[in-house]
This record gives sequence, C-alpha cells and structure tokens, in this order.
Amino acid sequence: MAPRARGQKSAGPPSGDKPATGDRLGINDSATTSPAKKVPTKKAPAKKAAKKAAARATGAKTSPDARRLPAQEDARRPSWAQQGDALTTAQGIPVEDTDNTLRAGPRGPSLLEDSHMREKVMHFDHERIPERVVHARGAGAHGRFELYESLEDLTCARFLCDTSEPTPTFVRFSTVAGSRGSMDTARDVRGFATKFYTTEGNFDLVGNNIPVFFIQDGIKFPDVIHAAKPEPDREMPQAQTAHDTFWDFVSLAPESTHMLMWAMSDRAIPRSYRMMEGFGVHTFRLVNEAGDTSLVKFHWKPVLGIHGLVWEESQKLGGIDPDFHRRDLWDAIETGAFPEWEFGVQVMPDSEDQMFEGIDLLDPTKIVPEELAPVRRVGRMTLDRNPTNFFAETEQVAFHAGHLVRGIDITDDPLLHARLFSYLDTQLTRLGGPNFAQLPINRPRSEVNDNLRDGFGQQAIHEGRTPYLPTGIGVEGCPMSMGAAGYVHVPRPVNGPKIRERALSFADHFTQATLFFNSMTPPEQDHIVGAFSFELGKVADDAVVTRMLTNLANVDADLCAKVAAHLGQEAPDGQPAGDAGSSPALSMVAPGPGPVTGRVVGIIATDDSEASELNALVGALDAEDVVGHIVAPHGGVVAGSVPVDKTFHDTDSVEFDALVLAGGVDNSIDPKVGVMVQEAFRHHKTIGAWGTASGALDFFGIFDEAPGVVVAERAGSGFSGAVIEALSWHRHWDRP
Ligand code: HDE
Repeated sequence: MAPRARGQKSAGPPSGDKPATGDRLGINDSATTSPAKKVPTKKAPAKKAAKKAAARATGAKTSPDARRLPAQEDARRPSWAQQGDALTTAQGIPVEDTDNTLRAGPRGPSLLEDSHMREKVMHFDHERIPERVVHARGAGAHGRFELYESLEDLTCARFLCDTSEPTPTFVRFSTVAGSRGSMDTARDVRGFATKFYTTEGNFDLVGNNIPVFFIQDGIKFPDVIHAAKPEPDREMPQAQTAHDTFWDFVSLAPESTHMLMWAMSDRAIPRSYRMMEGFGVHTFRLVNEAGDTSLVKFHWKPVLGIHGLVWEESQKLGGIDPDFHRRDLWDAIETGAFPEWEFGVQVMPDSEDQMFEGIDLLDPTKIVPEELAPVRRVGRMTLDRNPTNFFAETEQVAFHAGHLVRGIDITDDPLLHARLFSYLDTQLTRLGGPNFAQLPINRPRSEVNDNLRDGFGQQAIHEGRTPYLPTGIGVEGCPMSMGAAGYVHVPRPVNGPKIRERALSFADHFTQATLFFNSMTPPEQDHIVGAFSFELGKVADDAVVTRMLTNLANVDADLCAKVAAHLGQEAPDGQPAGDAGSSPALSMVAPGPGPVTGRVVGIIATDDSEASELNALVGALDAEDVVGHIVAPHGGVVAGSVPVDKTFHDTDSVEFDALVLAGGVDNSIDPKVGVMVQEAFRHHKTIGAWGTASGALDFFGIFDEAPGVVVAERAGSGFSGAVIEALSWHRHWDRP
C-alpha cells in the first residue's frame, strides 16, 4: 500500500490553570489536597501515555487534581459529612452494626425503633431527583478555556478580552430524546453545554452539535418533544425518533426539514463527543466597551476532526456498550488524551433588519454558511478532569441560556426567548428549589452578593439584618448597584403590534435543507438516504410517509426517489431550489488525514503470536497516543507474557477504530474473528495483518489491496506507521 501523509499531531501545549478566588457563600474557605487519580487501564504503556500527555497539557507544572478550584475542594470535603473513621448516622451518632436490623430475637420481627435502619432506607428512597425532561442522558467533564486573541473589538466580556488567564469550564454532553439510562449511540441531536466560570460571573453556552433546530418558535417545543418521546400509551420506543408520532409532527411542520437533514446525517451518530462540533445555534449580540454591537454565532471546532459512526455500528454498540460515548470521554481524560475544541465566532454586522446575505439571523432553522462569514477561531477549550461524583456534578449542573455576562446579549430569536424562561423554571423541580446556584458545580467563581435569602436547600448562614436595598444600616450601604460596570442590556428600541404571527423572512423551509444535501459527499448522501429509509420504514401510518416524501421532494428529487424506492412508494414531484448552492464546510469527510489521539485499535493475538512483536506494536501506537487493546481467545496473558485486555467472548469490532491480526493468527482461529474482520471492513475501518495473519485475511475474504488494508511480513515500524497513517483517515470510504 502506498504510504499517505502522516496524521497531524494535536496542536501545542496549553499553559497551566490557576485556582480562582473562592466564593462568598460563607460555607468553607479552605482548599484541601486531593489524592492523585489512578489510571485504570491494565497496561503500563497507557499509564506512561497518561503521564506524558498530562505533563504536556499542563506544561509539566501541575496535575489536573492540583488545578481543582477551591469551591469544588470544599464541597468534596465538607465539614459536615464523610469525615473520620467511624460510621455514623446523619446525626453523627456512631453506628453499632449496619448489616442487621434491630429485631425481636434472631428470627423475630423487625422493630420500628431502629432509627438507624429507618434513616438509612429513608435516605436511599429519596436518592433520585427527576431526570431532565430533555437531555436526560449525559456525561460531563471539567476543563479550561484559553483565549488566543482579545475580542475587545467586539465585546467587553473580560474572559473574551483577557488572554492572560484561563477560564475554568464544565461541559455536559447529552442526547435529547432518551431517558437517563438510554444508550449513548442512539440517532439523536447531542447537547453541548458549557459553563464558563468567568471572573465576572457564569456564562453558559447551552448549545447542540447541530447548528439549527426543529422549530422556529419556543411555544412549539412541548409539541416536538412530546412527538419525539416514547408514545404515551405504550411508552415506546425509547431514545428513537423512528416512530409514527415524531414523523407525524415533523411532516406537518416543514420548518423542521433543514434540521431533519442534519439529524438523518452522520452528525447524529458521532464517533465520540470529542469529535463533534458545537454550536450556539441562535444569533447572539456582542457589545464592546464603546457600546458598538455585532451579531455573532458561536462555534466549537473539535481538534480531532468531526467523525461519525456508521448506522449499523451505532445500533450494535447500543447493546454491546450502551455507555460508549460516556466511556470514551472518561477513558480519554483518564489516559491524558484530553479532548480539545477551538472556540470561534462568525461575525455579522448588527444591521437594522438583522439579516445577512438574505438570511434572517433571528431564524434558528438557518445557518450562515462559513463561506459567507468565516469562523474566527479565538480560543481553545481543553477537558482535563473527570467529575469526582456523577450526581453532584453532571446530574446537578444547571445550565441556563440566560446566564450571560457583560458584553454578551441576546437577540429577538423567538426560540431563544422561550428558553430564557424555561431553564430557570425547570431547575425548581429538578433541583428542589431556588438555591441551585449554591450547589458546588453551579457556584460562580466570582463574588456573589445577591441579597437572595432562605428557600429550600439554603446552604449559607447569612449574617446581618439588611438583605434589602437601599439601606443605610447595612455595611456602608452595600451591596451597591454597579451601573455601567454591571450587566447592561443593549438599549434597543422595541415596538410593534401585539400579534401571534411569524415573519415572512422565516418562510423558506427548504433551500438550506437542499444546501445541506448538496454539500455532502456521496457516502454521506447515501447515509442520509439510509437513515430516512430506516426511520420512515418504521412508520405505520401511510399518510405520514406520503407527507414526508412530499417534503423531501422539495429538498432533492434524487433523495426523495431513493427513499421512496426503499419504501416501495411513488416519489412525488417537488420544487427543490435550483440555486441553493453548497457549503463544503458542512461535510464531515475531511479532505486529508487527521489526528489519531485517543483512537482504539484491537490487536487480535493468540498464544502462537510473538510477545516482542505485540509489545512493539502496542508501544508504537502508544507513542502516537493511540490505545492498543490485545484481544485474545482467553483472558490472562497471551504469547507467554502479554496481558490480555479483551477476549473474543466480551468484545466486538464496533468497539475499535481499527483491527489488526497479529502474526500467529491463522485460518483455525475462532470464526468470530472472521465476523469481526468482515464487519470492520464493511464499516470502512483500517485493517492490518502480519505474518500468518495475512493468509487468514484472505481466508475471511478481505482483499488485501483494498484501501485501508495494511499487510506486512513482520510488525516492524513500517507496519505500525502504515496502520497509524491509515487510521488517520478515520474511514476508507473509497473501499468497494
Ligand atoms: Fe433546551 N432545555 N430547550 N435547547 N437544552 C433543557 O433544561 C428548552 C433548545 C439544550 O446538559 C432543559 O436543565 C426549551 C435549543 C441543552 O444540562 C429545559 C427550548 C438548544 C440542554 C430545556 C429548548 C437546546 C437543554 C431540560 C425551546 C440548542 C441540556 C433540563 C424554546 C441551542 C443542558 C434543563 C444540560 C436542556 C428547554 C430548545 C440545548 C427543559 C423550552 C434550541 C444542551 O429547560
């Protein structure tokens, strides 16, 4: 196989973080040192990689744990819980025995006076809080945001002007439709919500991995979600849009057509959270110190590139590893392959009509193609620490589209306005009252002096007697309103008749859907056809299918004809826009190789393999921050001394980005290996084999001249280099 250019390494080392000042809730102020985390992988090379990458990412000065913020530290070791060696009740009374209920004789009835048992079970009975009504399934991580260049020309937000200090962040990725226990790899939009703990208060960028939305007005959100969720009489299907009610709704709401194109594309089945773009979706308004405003769209660009699974893979993974994305994120961070995104803004002039190149910037079903307004990349976020406790952090984090800082304002997007109401409201039910901002994960790292008092879950013991303003009794009349130094809403005229009506400039629902389809490469278009065929194939109501085909006919005649043919229906005529154009930036297929950091290679080995060759390959992969898993017929060690990571009994090809058959594997190997290799080939993945294993590849029908298939006599550096290079292409779509 002719060698291709080597994959790029991820860009340079970000500098270390620094603890921010503590909060003023008056709970705890002292920081404690936390124990270093263990790297959970079995193999020494992965540990080495973890150390290496951690050192690289931190400038070799501090470990991720050392960067923990004081407020988080306090919360991990509160003075009122989990201290000392003795087991106690919640009232601090030492417990005699927690394994046997107090009873009348060893075989007699339990006694109601056993307060310890009653308290223990009472607390357990109330451990759950309501899951999020949408985005219930998620995974989070801590990180930091570093600004490359000041945006002071656009905004006075300090964290976007001051390049000297990183801003701590917490990110939660999620699926939308499924319940908290649903599978990660369902076809769905992914939430990409980031909390920036800035020195001027918290800014939440509550975005998705798709830049448009199903609806134009927030009043329709309950409708689209009710339609997408399991049908209420039967509570089926879970985490799926492939059912009647969803397609019934969207077929009658043509404004959803553009979003449907994205949702049926590989964007909706990401390979990893680390390989997704993020979008703020709505247009925001930035204002600088001089009061000049601009309209912007926010973007996250993954350093590892944008990559998807294939549909069959995502379905199988739902059974083999329902936690696939959560595990991928966790493992990447634990092994030091810290996920990174560049932060960018598309900047449009704040014109009176808030239109840009004919696009209504207030319509959340429209994008601004990057070719018309390039994304200015101004910073980088690195996720470098897993949560300490899923419930306390990932489950209790409370995002709000209205958590804005000085210099960032909203626009009149009607979807955004409904969100401004919804996010505070939902926390009252989920987090049990109005004090959720005091939960450690939600606390600002800037000073809080809000005069808010009491309420369920109040954590502070406030001093003084003047929680009101104005006051002459309070300390020097404080806290004071800050005027122009505070958050000032951009003064804009507002007028118009009170009506329930949508602007005409929101009315074109198809041109950008066509633009999206035009921008896809042939394999991506095939996947979209396949996804529509799968989903509509599950719809029992013929009228719904017919309506949807009519909408697709207005997007692209070929798309409609292919889907209709798969469904055995007539393709209706439509009027797709002839001048929709295309935007190459929308395609996920990169024109060149990309970074391989954190990719996982399955190395199929037997006791006839050579330990030195296996170790050499794992070492070569490790040097590129690729994880090599030894997969063998049995657990323990293989080839005399090499630790086995997975066996044929507990894994499948879908868990790997590439499969390599080690020398020693031959035709007599477990037939499951044949199934795995054929599946990896069908999923366009890199496949390698050396020595006797090349013959096994032939035996399994894998054509060794095919793109992305690497064969060699021995597992030397030429072989490992070619495998890594092939891996850097993500998939080999040119394979027959
Ligand atoms: Fe949300 N959304 N949303 N949403 N959303 C929630 O807030 C809502 C919308 C998004 O990881 C809820 O705390 C309404 C668009 C993310 O914790 C809730 C409307 C976008 C997350 C809510 C929208 C999003 C949520 C559920 C229409 C992309 C997960 C629990 C007006 C820009 C955040 C919660 C996390 C969560 C309401 C539309 C993104 C109910 C009413 C558009 C990433 O408040």
